[in-house]
This record gives sequence, structure tokens and C-alpha cells, in this order.
Amino acid sequence: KNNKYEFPKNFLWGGALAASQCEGFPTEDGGGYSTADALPKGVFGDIKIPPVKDYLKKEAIDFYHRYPEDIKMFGELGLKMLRISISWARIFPNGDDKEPNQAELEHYDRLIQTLIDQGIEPMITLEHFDFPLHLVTQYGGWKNRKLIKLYARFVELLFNRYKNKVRYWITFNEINVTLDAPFNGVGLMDDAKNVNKNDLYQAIHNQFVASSLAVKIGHEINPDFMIGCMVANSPYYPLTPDPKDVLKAMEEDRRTYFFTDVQARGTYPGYMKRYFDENNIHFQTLPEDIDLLKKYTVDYISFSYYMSYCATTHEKNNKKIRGNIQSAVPNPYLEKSDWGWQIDPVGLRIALNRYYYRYQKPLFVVENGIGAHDKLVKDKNGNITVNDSYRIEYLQAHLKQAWEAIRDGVDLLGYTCWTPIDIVSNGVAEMAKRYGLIYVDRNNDGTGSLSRYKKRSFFWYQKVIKSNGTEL
Ligand code: P53
Repeated sequence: KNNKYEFPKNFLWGGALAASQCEGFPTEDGGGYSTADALPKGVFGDIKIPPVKDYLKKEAIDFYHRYPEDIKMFGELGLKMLRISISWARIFPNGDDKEPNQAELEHYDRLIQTLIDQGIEPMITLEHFDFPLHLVTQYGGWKNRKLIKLYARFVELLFNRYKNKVRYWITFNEINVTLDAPFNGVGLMDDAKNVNKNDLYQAIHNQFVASSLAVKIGHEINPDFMIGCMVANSPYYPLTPDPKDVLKAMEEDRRTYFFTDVQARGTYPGYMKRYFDENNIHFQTLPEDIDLLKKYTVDYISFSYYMSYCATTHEKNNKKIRGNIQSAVPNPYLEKSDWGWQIDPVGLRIALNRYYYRYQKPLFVVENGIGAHDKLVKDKNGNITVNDSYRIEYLQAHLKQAWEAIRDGVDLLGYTCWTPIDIVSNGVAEMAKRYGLIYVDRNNDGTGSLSRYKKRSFFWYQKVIKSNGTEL
């Protein structure tokens, strides 16, 4: 037996999902529209308020109704953890309702109990790119301080309700993506180029305060809670050894470090104060905000990892490729996914080391995977499946580098792949961009039976979990 890739005892092997991308939007229990419903074509498509009649996320993979059979398959897969998000707009359809929606709460009660019955620990993202749309139309989104209290009320309810069932929480998904996609993150109507910078940083500041408040409230309810922040982490490399390129890469990385610096250390970093100063950016910060941020930093840092980027000051090399959120200079050493994301397993080891030795807090990789075109085939036993060797190779290579990072001394709590089952992509809102270990028969045009089929990667991951990595 090869023990080389043995992972730590109690390593949390898992999978990750997001409500708006899997549940669909059934209304029988009274849930309301969220910001995700206003982006029918994904992050860079037009904002549609009110939401259009038909869009892929409206049915998604119907996880809202099919979760019992899906979670049964996740149990068979051997997942120890499933990262889900709870849709705020289901619990408070307008965000500011007097009372929470009981039918929706009971829905999540059943979902969480189903996970526990399968031996799967739930991890909950409190806000994953979907907050009540009413908070945009009536309050102007996160630039309005009132959202802090409304969010606090929502999370307090969940903390109390699930205090004996859920230990791991994430306050905001990919909080840094707001810099590139303001509506997606904070509900501002203009794109990154045109957005008012005072509003943008006010909205981000309000989310920082809301996140710290969540840490405070959560720990009062259960001191054992692990409450983390979450960023989209794509490390930058200098394209050339020109010190100017090194500096540029450092500055690009700070667009992400800014968020973890505030949430893990509790203060705004000096380089951001300089940026605000030189760009004449002003937003309201109350003395009590400063106290909250300082006192209630996160228990762990989590991130998604899909790719790395290069930065350069040399114009002739500066032909950017778009990886649906950020654009970056191609790295001549790396291959790309079908959607142009640069595949870089070693970058995961680098990212884990950078984060761990910057903060010395536990880390959690809560998303990693490859979006690809899959083809259904019949195997020799007549079973319908997908021969997704490219997905196995991607996940395997990244897990090997996560193991290397652990050997480097990094405290890595777990890994939840994106995703155990095909869902609608966030960036481009396509079904064709598949990440799952389980195939869902649904197409970009909305056709398909919604039947589920296990891909080859399902059986591979099952074996990896069972062997705690030794059969990677
Ligand atoms: P999709 C951009 C870059 C890296 C991660 O992405 C990103 C995004 C925004 O879409 O988002 C995360 O579906 C996000 C998930 C998302 C997943 O990565 O665009 O937390 O909601 O589905 C994959 O291919």
C-alpha cells in the first residue's frame, strides 16, 4: 500500500454547492427572489429586475425537491462534509420581513437532517451570491448600512436553529469578487468600470462589519462554532523577472489579500489606506465598526481555487484572456480548461503556503474543480456514464499539491470539491459548463430529463475518500 498521500486523520473530504445554482426557484413554500434570479445570463449578463420569466437557474437541477435522492448518492460517495448555502430570500423573502418563513425553515431542517442521517456534516455558507432582491430595489444593496442588521438577524436565526447540528460556517462567498462583479456581490447596478468607488467600498465595508458581527453572535450562541471568511483565490505570478512585473503581481494579489487582511487580522491594511487616499475614496466607518473588526476576526480562512494568473507591465505581452471574472495574461507554461481557465495544481500549494504563513490560521479549500463539456456514453456493462478522465486528472493533481502543502506545515482542515453534482454555472449561467461527479441530464436550452448518472470521477473520488488519500 502506498502511504504517500495519506491525509491527516479527520480530514474533511467533501463537496460544495450553492443554493441559487442547484435548488431552482419553486415558490410553493413562499421563498422570494434573490439577486441571483436577476442575473439570468450570469455575472456579466444584463441585470433583469424584475426577473425574466424563464432562465436556467429557475429550475436549475431541482435540488429543492430532489435532495433526498441526491444526498443518498453523496452518502454512497462517502462525503464527510457537504458545503451548502441557505437562501436568505427563502427565509426572509423581502429581507426585511417581520417574521421568517416557517415552511422554508422546515425545508432546510429536513435537508440538514438528511445530511446528518447519511453521516455527512453540513457546512453552511450564509450568503452565496444571492440576497433578497428587495434589498436592492428598496435599500440600494449593501451600500446601505441597514443591511448589516438585517443580515445579523438572518444569521442569528440560523445559528440558533442549527447550533447543535452545524459547526462550520462561512459568512460571505468569495467576498473579493465584488471588485470585479459589483451586482453579484453587493447589489450595485453598475459594472466594475463604472461603479461609484465610494459606494463600492462602503458596501464592502458593510459586509466586513456584518461578517464580524456574525462571528460575535455565532460565538455567543456556540463557542465551538468555526466561522470563516471566503475568497476566490487565484495567485498572480510576475510574467517576467522585471521587478516592475513582480510589483504588479504583488499589487494584483493585494486585491484579494485586502479581504483576508481585514477579516483575519481585523484592520484595514496600509496599502488600502494609501489607495483610498490617493483615489479620493471616502466611506463611512463608525468607531464601533473598527472595534468589531478588530475583536471578531474569523476562525479560519477558506477559499476557492481554480486557476492562477500572470501580471506584466510589458505591453506587447499584455494580451489578456478572460477567465469569466478576471482577465489575465496567459502563462506560457499552463494549459487551459474549455472555458479558458489556466490549470495550475502547483499554484494551489503556493496559495496554501502563502495564506497559512501570512495568517497562521487554519485553512479550508471549499471549492476546486474543472468546468468541462461532458459526453454521456454506455460502458461495457451497459451503464450510462461519462469518461471524465480530465476531471479525475485535475482533481488528483490538485489534491496531491494540497497534500504537499500539508507536508509543508499548512493546517488544512478539509477540501470540498466543486461540485459533487452538475449545477448551473455562476459565471456564464450554463448547464454545459459541468463540474459534477454526477451528471445531470439538462442542457443549456432547458431540455433534459433531469436524470442523474454517476461519472467515472464519482468512483475515483469515492476510492480517494475511503482510502483517506492513499489511493489518490
Ligand atoms: P463558474 C469566478 C472565478 C472563480 C470562481 O464558477 C468563481 C467565479 C464567479 O463565477 O465563482 C465560484 O460557475 C463561485 C461559484 C461558481 C464557481 O466558482 O462561473 O463561488 O458559485 O459556480 C465556478 O464556472
